[in-house]
This record gives sequence, structure tokens and C-alpha cells, in this order.
Amino acid sequence: MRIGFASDLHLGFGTGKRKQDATIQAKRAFKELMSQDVDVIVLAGDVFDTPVPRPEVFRDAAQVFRLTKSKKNNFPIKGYGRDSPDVNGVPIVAIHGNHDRRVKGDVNPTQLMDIMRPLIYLHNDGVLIGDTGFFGVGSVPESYSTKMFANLDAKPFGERSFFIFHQDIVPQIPFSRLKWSDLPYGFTYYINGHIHAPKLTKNQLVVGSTVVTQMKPDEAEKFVWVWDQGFEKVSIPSRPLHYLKVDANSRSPSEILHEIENTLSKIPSGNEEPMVRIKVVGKLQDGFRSSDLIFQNETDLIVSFNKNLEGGALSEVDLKQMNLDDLAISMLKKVLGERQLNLDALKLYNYLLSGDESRVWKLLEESQ
Ligand SMILES: [Mn+2]
Repeated sequence: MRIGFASDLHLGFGTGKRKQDATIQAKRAFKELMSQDVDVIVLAGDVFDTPVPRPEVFRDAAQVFRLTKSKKNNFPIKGYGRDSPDVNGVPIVAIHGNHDRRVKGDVNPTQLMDIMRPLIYLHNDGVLIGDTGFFGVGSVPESYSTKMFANLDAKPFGERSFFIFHQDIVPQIPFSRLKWSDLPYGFTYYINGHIHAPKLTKNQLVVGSTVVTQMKPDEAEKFVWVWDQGFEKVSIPSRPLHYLKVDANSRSPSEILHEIENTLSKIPSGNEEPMVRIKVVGKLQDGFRSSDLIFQNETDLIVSFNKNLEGGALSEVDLKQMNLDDLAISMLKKVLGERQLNLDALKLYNYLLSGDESRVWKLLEESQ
């Protein structure tokens, strides 16, 4: 059996020139996997970029998933803690990520795709396809992750087994709560989505995203994976990504902008307009403030402009040491405390994140 892996398709991501990037990349990933003659495709979360996608995004998803219909399913499929789905075409096994997660009881878009049958959605359950077991656990807020895995009753099944999840994890994300050793014991392979830079360590695979989202240098190259007794990394094309780090070097904003414009003018434009992430660091000439450095993109390039200058507000906090969920919850707690509101910050955060207005109102009412 040959098994294909892709993750973090983020269907629906992007605006402007990048509006179709996620769909284009997802199609590239599926076409590559189908040409690799895989028998199963695993998606390790964040199939969708938002918990409530627009109909156009569902159309794009349907076009991507339909690519698996060019080959027949050759294996019996048996549910493990769920029904046994019947599938024509290469089965797609998927979990939700933090982007397409909703609160318990509500339907998330990846789950909806199971009901409509383009894919098999797993959350605390599994499927046996031929002799291979797949157990999936969709993303939970990072603050719950260790507790959730400690209480999870997941045992390997099948000749070989894949445990699929979507969380921050050490050492790939330093300072996260979860470690690989916290995961249920005994699976042959552990497959994580969420982290957009791919990495294989023994039987632990971080799949990596198919689309560039944050324009970080380590997500410039895009891959899918094929397992056939071992993992093979297969490159897929992607819009070029350039990284430009500029040291302010006690110069004035206009001198710095001049250097940036000069460098940008040398970047060749190909079939797909390149992306450029610019980061200005260091110290401006005395008398200038960070807010004096304003970049306006007048090129055809897709530019993300960032500055982390000495004396700027963000440089006081080491964001690398903070998990985003924790940071948000602690800020929320502080604000609630200041306003003397007796609310469960964690609940409120999760409801807000899932866009669940009715639960937010209920929580507010209960607090009075
Ligand atoms: Mn993601």
C-alpha cells in the first residue's frame, strides 16, 4: 500500500493576487500524489482556512477532492469507533486543525465533507483501510493538549498504524506543552500537521503545509510525502518566496527604503509573481522612530513588510517564548479582571475563536 500525506491546505486562505494560491497548491499536491499512485491520502488538519468557509471555497475543495476519483479504491474500509464509510476513488482521511475547528456539537467544514462523502473525517476515532490503521485526533486548544492526550483511549490497530494529530509540539515548536512522548503509545507512525515547515524524525512526521501562509523562510519549499515501507518527500511547485533582511544600521528611513527598492527591482518576475518577506531590524538614525519607516509596495511583487526595530513596542516581549493561545488567554484574563467581569476566559476565548456568538452571549448573561 502506498500512502500519500499532505497537510494544511488552508483552502480559502489569501486575498488579492494570492486569492487562489491555496486551491492551486492543493491541486498540485493531489495531482502529485495521484501520479505517485497512492492508495490513500491523509490530510493532517487545516484543510480549510476558516471554520465557516464561503460556498466558493467548498466548490474549490470539491474540485480538489474530485482528483482522487481517477483511481478506484482497492481496499476494504472498516470504521474503528465510527461507521464504515463507503468510498469510491482513493480514500482521503482527514482531521480538523486549529483553523477549521469549531466548538463541540457544531459541524466543522472538514466534518461536513465526511457527511457529504468526499472524505473520511476522524476525530477520536479511526479507520482500517486494508491492513493499515489510521487514528485521528483533530486540533484542540493548546492549553488542553497534554490533558486531552493523557485521557485519550487510542490503541493501535492493523498491521501498521498511523496516529494523526494537529498541535504545537516540542522540539519543533520550543516552549509548547506537548511532547512526542505524550502521544498514545504503540502506533507505528505519528503524523502531525499544524507546523508549516516539514520534518521527518524516525517515525515522527511533521507533514508541512502545501501553501505559504506566513511567508517564513522555512516554509518556502513545498512538499507532499509518500509512504511505501518508508517516507519519501516529494517536492511540489510553489510561488517563489524571497526573504530580505535589512539592518537599519543607524540610517534614515529614506535610505533604508532606497536599499529595499533597489533589491526588489532585481528580483525576476516569473509566471507567478514572487512573494517577498522584508524584515527590517536594528536601530534607526537618532531622531527617527519605528513609525517613520513606512513601506509602500509599488512593484508587482507580493510583499510582506515587517520591522522589529530597537525601541519598538514589540521588541519588549519575546513572542517566541509565548504560545499564541496562552498569550491571548492571558490578555483576555487581564482585561476581564480590570473590568471586574467574572467570566471564564478560556471558554470565552474558545467561543470567540469559533465565531460562536450565541455561546458568547450566553456566557455574558450567566455572569450577571
Ligand atoms: Mn495551519
